[in-house]
Amino acid sequence: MTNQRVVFYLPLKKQQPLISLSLFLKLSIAEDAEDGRVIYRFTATDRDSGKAGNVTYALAGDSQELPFRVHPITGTLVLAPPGVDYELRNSYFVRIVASDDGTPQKRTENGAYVSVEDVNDNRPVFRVTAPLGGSANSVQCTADGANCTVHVHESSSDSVVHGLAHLNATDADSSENGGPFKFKLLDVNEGE
Ligand SMILES: [Ca+2]
Ligand SMILES: [Ca+2]
Ligand SMILES: [Ca+2]
Repeated sequence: MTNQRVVFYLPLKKQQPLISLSLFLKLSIAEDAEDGRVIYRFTATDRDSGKAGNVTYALAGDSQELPFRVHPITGTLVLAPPGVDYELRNSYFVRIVASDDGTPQKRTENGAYVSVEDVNDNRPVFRVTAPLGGSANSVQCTADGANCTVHVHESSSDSVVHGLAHLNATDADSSENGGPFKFKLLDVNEGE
């Protein structure tokens, strides 16, 4: 009787695409960037051949609702309408899926943080304040808070001691593009 050797051939396990990025990849985009601005290009590798190694890219799940798009072939992440606004939201977490075209399909998901960079796109606005020195004086500001006019009655002698009005301002931008503020008189009109 001869010895017999039985060899089992296991099917080769299909590989899934691998996205080459770190877990905490940090990207940025200025809030005034135009639609289509390239933010990053993701690349994935797949060791299989043919369709099983043909990789396409997409945004995963809730990331599809974000103002970003990824090109299915190139993996390029771009800004999409309605764009970003630092004052509304200053960071996002984007999840990317790389899928092959094999059967069954293999996929890998990874993500990146996108921070929004502030741009000086807001001007200071006055905060409406009460006049000082008695009810004879008044402060009128435009609806957008951009300009204020102080009306002073000649009889308001207390104004000499207390001042005419207390003016303050705010700016919706970050501190670098906001205060501290400088105030100056644009015009002084003498009344009747
Ligand atoms: Ca803005
Ligand atoms: Ca500003
Ligand atoms: Ca801004």
